[in-house]
Amino acid sequence: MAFVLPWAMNGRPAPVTASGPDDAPPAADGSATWANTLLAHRSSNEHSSSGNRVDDLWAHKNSHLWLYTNNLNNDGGLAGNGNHYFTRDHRIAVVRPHCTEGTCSAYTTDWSAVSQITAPGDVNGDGHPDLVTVENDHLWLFLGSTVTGQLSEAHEIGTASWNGYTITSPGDTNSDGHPNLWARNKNSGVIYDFPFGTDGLGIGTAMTNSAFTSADRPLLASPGDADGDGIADLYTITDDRELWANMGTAPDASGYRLGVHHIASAGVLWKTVTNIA
Ligand SMILES: [Ca+2]
Ligand SMILES: [Ca+2]
Ligand SMILES: [Ca+2]
Repeated sequence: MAFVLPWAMNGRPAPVTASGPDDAPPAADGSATWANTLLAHRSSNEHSSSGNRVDDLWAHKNSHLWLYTNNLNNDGGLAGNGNHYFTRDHRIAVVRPHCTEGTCSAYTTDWSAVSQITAPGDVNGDGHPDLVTVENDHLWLFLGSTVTGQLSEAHEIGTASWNGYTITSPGDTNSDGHPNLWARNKNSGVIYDFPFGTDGLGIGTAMTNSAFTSADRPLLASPGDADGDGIADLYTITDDRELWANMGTAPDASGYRLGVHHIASAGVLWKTVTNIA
């Protein structure tokens, strides 16, 4: 199952089923399950990839990338689609675009090298939401397009050591009109806030202490601003399989900061979750 978590104002989610296993991207043996699928979702300030006002879902599995358009905007709506947000009738196989910037000689022609995906929003300011991947230790930016689920070109934006980080998309944390990227150093446990320019990353600033190692917080994602105070927040799943929240606090002179954690949920659901986005 895949779940969608409507964030309450107290930062505590109430999961509802977003998609059943039959709708998941197929694995190599043809079976379908959302387990161990890479997920990402974030619209631009104007629209989603399909041109609507709610997020679509990018899903990567078995060397394929899919875009599931949100059934809130598809024929029949939620009720006509089994009350699920994302169904296989409304998914599109995303064609790998051409590389136009960076080390294109190392660019694979398919999606097989992807180890992480995140949807930052609209990096280059054309109104179309974009996608970022980690591939072979490098970071790639894929620009969105006018065609639902299709990406126009690929730019290499980071050339080393990205396998050591977990990336997630908080939105525009420094209010410069471009989204930011949060990157967690898996070993040191420090999270960095990177500003995007129109095409590429600026210098990252450490925004936490060392509490966020991949051993202690195996899964990590920002939903953007969950509690409506205008400041992006972070959710993690701990090694004890609880969902913890660190709400963003007003940036100080050194940059962005997260508050102390609280336990958002210690329910049994989190013991079986393989990814959050
Ligand atoms: Ca864009
Ligand atoms: Ca920004
Ligand atoms: Ca917040």
